[in-house]
Amino acid sequence: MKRFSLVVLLCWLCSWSLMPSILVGQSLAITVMVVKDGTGTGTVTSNPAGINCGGDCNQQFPGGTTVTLTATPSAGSVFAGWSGGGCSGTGACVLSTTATVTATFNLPGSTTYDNFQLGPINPNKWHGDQFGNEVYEANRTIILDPLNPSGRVLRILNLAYGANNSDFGQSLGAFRLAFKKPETITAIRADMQVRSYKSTGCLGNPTPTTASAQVFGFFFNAGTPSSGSAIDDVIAGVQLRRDSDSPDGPGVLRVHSFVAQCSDADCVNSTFLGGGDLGTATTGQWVTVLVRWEKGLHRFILQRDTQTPLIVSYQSGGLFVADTAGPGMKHKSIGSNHFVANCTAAPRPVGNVDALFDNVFINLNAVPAVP
Ligand SMILES: [Ca+2]
Ligand SMILES: [Ca+2]
Repeated sequence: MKRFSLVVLLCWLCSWSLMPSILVGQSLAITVMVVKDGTGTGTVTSNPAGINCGGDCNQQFPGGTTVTLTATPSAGSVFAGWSGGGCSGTGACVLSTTATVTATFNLPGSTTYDNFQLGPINPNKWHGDQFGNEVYEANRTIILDPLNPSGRVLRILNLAYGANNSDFGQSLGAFRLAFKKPETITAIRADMQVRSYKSTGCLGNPTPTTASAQVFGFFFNAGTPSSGSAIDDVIAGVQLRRDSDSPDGPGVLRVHSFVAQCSDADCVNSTFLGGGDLGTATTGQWVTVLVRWEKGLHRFILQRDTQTPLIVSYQSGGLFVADTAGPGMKHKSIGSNHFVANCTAAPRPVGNVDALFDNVFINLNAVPAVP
């Protein structure tokens, strides 16, 4: 009699909607775990709330709950579909039992361009590119990845000086590997790291030195292009950079992104259109960067690792940059790029990085990328 009263009391307190699942023995909680895969990025959320992945990729729900997972790709990525937990396709994933579900986000139509597993540097894919009169100690070669003895990576080392006849402005010293057929490339993704750097300025010159490893390209011309000249070309890129006046501690670099319109034939000077700081990286730290031009949306996607991408729209907010003409400078590359302060005094300012690159992807429709 006492036990009967307790059951009556419990069932009076509990919701009647829970009764069916209790009756068929499904009262155990269910745990949903989300794993993300693929070359792109995105977010998975749940209804009821509890998963926002992002950072929160698992949740326990009361037994009997129907959990609906929704995948949203970041700008510049596409959702390729679900696997696990009985889910597939690209629609919502509906679960009612404990499951681990993988959501795959990819870059749209991307393909490996070079992973440098075979040496030497493939002349059908790349050509060497150097700029500036003060480039020294330049080296460009495929080496064994020190952290992965079976893997090979591209090493680019470049030390550049500023001019010594002025205490004004900077000199560009660049040492790169340029894509053989850059015209149809609209997206470049690559892993890069800086193993060591030097970046020193000039006491008599307020302009600092900027030493960097970068992925970048000339994408279109905002006016009337003339072949071989960068005037009005729009460039975009992401770099691992160290400025000579950086407040950061030793061994710390900035991941810096940019979209700019060139104002001279060599694009030594340019007008900043957008981009900015994507956080820090230390020497020896691999960073994955993406530069993607979405011409139809008049914007660039700039991304570091799986962070939310930075979007630079150049035909909104009072800004209008025409994008119908091809660039005057047919160039897209990976490599080093140093703007070194000019200085009449000794010691001469120097920009230097010893950088590694690997796993270069480009958009799939950049055909023929390789002849
Ligand atoms: Ca959670
Ligand atoms: Ca490799």
